[in-house]
Amino acid sequence: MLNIILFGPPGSGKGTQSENLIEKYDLVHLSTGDIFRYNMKNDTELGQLAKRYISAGNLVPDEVTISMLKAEVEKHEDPKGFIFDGFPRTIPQAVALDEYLNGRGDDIVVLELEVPDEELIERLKNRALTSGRTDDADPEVINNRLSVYYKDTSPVAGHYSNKGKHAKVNGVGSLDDVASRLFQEFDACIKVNG
Ligand code: B4P
Repeated sequence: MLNIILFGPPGSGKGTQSENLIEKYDLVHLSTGDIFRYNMKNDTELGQLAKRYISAGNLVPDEVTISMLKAEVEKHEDPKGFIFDGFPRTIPQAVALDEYLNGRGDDIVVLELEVPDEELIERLKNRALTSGRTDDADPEVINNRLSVYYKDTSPVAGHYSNKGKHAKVNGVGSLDDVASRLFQEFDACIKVNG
């Protein structure tokens, strides 16, 4: 089974483009950000913990995020594949995911959306107007999310490119244009993986 990691900085369009990929390839969407927000909304123990990190623009600790992700994967019987949206965000998360998927006999490809910082900041500010997301509303929190991305998350791209499982996609342009580029890359990966 070939799974996708949709990778990129905050606001690069991971959530947006996941919808297009799900529709075209009939994959199961697992967004760690969405799962945390669901738990925050319902004020669960996990939600209360996640809120402390997300509201400051920091990452939720690895051990919490990894076990949550595995539990979500296990909920799905016989899927065609998963889109991991926003996971892994650290090297320990990537290593844990690799071990887990190896154990299941599954493969992975990373599609990285590239978008310049100025555009990311603009998109997040705009999203704040309608999403009510406090992590989008405060410029300091946005800056911290970007710093955390470059320090802790961007090395994950190198981890997968060393394994030959990583492709970059230009994330600037209309939603349809970005979707077509992602489809093209994923179709090429499907061919290589049989
Ligand atoms: P996420 O929910 O993953 O969200 P994101 O990175 O902010 O956004 P995404 O890239 O999905 O952007 P979107 O499509 O919405 O993470 C939120 C927080 O949860 C993290 O900061 C972290 O604290 C925590 N978290 C999540 N996963 C974690 C993990 N694995 N480990 C630890 N902590 C974790 O697009 C953004 C905006 O741009 C939208 O308004 C959209 O309409 C617009 N847009 C998209 N594509 C566009 C285009 N081509 N042109 C113009 N606008 C576009």
